[in-house]
Amino acid sequence: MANNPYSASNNDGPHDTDFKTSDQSKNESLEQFRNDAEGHDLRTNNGVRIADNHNSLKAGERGPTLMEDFIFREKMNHFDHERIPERIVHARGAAAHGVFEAYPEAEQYSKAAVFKAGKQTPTFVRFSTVQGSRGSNDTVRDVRGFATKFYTEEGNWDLVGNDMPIFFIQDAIKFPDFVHAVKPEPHNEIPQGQSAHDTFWDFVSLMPESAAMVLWTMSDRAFPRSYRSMEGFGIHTFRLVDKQGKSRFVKFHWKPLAGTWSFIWDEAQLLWGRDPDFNRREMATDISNGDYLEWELCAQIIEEEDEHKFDFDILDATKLIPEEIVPVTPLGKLTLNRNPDNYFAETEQVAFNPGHIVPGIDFTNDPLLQGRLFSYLDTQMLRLGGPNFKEIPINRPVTPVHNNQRDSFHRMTINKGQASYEPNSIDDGWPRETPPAAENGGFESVNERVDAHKVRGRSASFADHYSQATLFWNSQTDVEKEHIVQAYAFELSKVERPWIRERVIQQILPNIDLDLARRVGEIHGIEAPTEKPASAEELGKSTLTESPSLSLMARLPGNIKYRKVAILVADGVDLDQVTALQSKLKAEGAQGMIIAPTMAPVKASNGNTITPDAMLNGLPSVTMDAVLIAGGAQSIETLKASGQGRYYPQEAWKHLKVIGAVGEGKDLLEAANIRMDEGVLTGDTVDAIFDDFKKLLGQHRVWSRNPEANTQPA
Ligand code: HDE
Repeated sequence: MANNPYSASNNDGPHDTDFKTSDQSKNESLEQFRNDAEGHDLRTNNGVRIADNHNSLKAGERGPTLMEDFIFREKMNHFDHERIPERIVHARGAAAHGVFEAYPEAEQYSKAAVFKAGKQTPTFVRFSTVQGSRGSNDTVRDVRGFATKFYTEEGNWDLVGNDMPIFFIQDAIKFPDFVHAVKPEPHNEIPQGQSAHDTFWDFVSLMPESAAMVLWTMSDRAFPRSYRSMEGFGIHTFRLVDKQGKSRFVKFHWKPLAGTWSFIWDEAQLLWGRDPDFNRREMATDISNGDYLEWELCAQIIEEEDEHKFDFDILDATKLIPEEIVPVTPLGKLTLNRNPDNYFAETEQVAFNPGHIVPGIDFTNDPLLQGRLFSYLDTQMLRLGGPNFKEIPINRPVTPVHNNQRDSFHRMTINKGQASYEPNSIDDGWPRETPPAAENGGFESVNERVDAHKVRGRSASFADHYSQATLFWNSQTDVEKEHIVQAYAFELSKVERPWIRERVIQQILPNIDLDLARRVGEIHGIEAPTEKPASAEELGKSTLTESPSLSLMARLPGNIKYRKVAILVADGVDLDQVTALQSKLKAEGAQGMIIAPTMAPVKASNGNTITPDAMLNGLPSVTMDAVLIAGGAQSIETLKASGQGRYYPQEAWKHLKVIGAVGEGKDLLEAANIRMDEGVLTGDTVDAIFDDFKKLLGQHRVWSRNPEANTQPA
């Protein structure tokens, strides 16, 4: 073959070197597929103009519809086929376009074009919940998917991560079992968007390796307040390969520039009814207002020679590497700045696959990752109807694509030439291979030596199932611990079979922490053991006793940027106060929303009018981060007389929110029986309360109120 001048091995390096991308490359490549109906005639799919889109063709006005009505048949036939299977997991999602810009530090670790200093790469990011169906709620207790497609100059790289750094299982072969257990139960399809049911707790209580991840999902991490305020993780250990061919291990992290903030459970549940689309609506609105979402992509870099220096195996996806042990290095910044034009075409049809990597990035032998490399490609075949899903506009790379793959359903490409094989002499040997290179080369796998017996089993280094669950528990603040206890208690209260509840409280929780088991046990009337029942191997060991970076509260930004604040008003409100509150919030990057009893323009005390953003029940307190009440005697009288007006601050108080009342505003607090504490601020002027308000909101909630709030109905 070597003597054949057309042999694939007879190549001379890259052939598409003049090919360059910009942050707009994907946007531009989508343009040819966009369809804007404005100014155009209504036509059939065959291009025939339609004269009447209201009446089918009948034999007489009251007669049967005629078979020959091709206009009716085409329309109905297309409609009947509109649905495709939803994703088996992560069915509910929302997405946005953006750009990733690499920092200069990134280039030293990876030769990938996406990490060239200053390089801007278009991206598409889909956030999702895992358990619920496409029509379920946004704010459920669940893991969130954080899947990013980088349309790089060297092909698509998909970083298909979650908002928690570990996973429930160690080996991909358990994934179908896990998903069957967590999904709505097979006999009645209950419950939707929740893990609070028998099959989930049955499975996880029999699978100690899931203990740490279940603990994460019982924490407030499980309902992020916003997509912009959640972290993301690649979970598995991957590899980065530099220009010299040196490979290092890497854990990817997305760090939100807005910091991390979450709902609390009662609030998240109420939102299911008040606004089931809360997270996706906010992201879309923020982007269209120019309030873009931002993260830093960070890496924990581990030299190959350090692979075995940890308390755990870095190939075990139920373990994280504490940031106190390996700090995170920022590699670049992601900005989500453009909403999709069409949900189905982009968000639904996007096909992620952790197997989509580019030169400079590689896999490891993590058995969970290895299994994913099969599953994602396989699932797209069913969901998107065959191997040509890569030609769907949102999935196309921005690079040219030439190969000898041909045909199948929905083929779009019109391949020219006679040769669809290689080597060939008929088409002069094209398309040809590119040898690996420091830059712009063909993909080459890391030359790892694998020399072993075939074995169906697990490494002894995967035996530790509890040390990191204990580490996570020890790293939480008292309020976070209390929320975790309440979460276990709530979930187990929905489990019908007593032996499953007992197994969790007596055989799983004590291995994490005896106090955790005792507290959940007390709520269930089940006695928890006083000794940890698991073996020393299962309990494992952790060099750290605490990892402060695991507490959500440690990651608060301290500012109030992007917070949504209700300003309660009614006729007779003091307009100067409203204007001052709004402009002070705006100066801090927060948003003041005018909320009134009705949508009618509000007549201020000085005779001017204000247009409300919403009614009291249109944007209830659960959709807001804090509440401000502007003064004005008549306005406060109206709010006092309204059940919703009094309920607004009550509910906000119950959810540990900061409340500020200016002037007569304090009378509404009194009428609503609001207990005064450090998070309830009153003053005669806006200036008198605003600085404290800002400081407290920077902590996201009034955490010190938690014990008192638990004693109050609302
Ligand atoms: Fe997934 N996962 N997964 N997963 N996953 C899917 O692929 C699978 C896992 C994640 O917005 C499916 O296209 C297996 C870990 C996200 O479109 C499917 C295993 C992590 C998304 C699949 C895992 C994820 C998916 C369903 C264990 C975090 C949504 C539809 C070996 C690192 C992507 C689809 C989107 C989706 C399989 C475990 C993240 C069936 C077999 C660990 C964010 O292929």
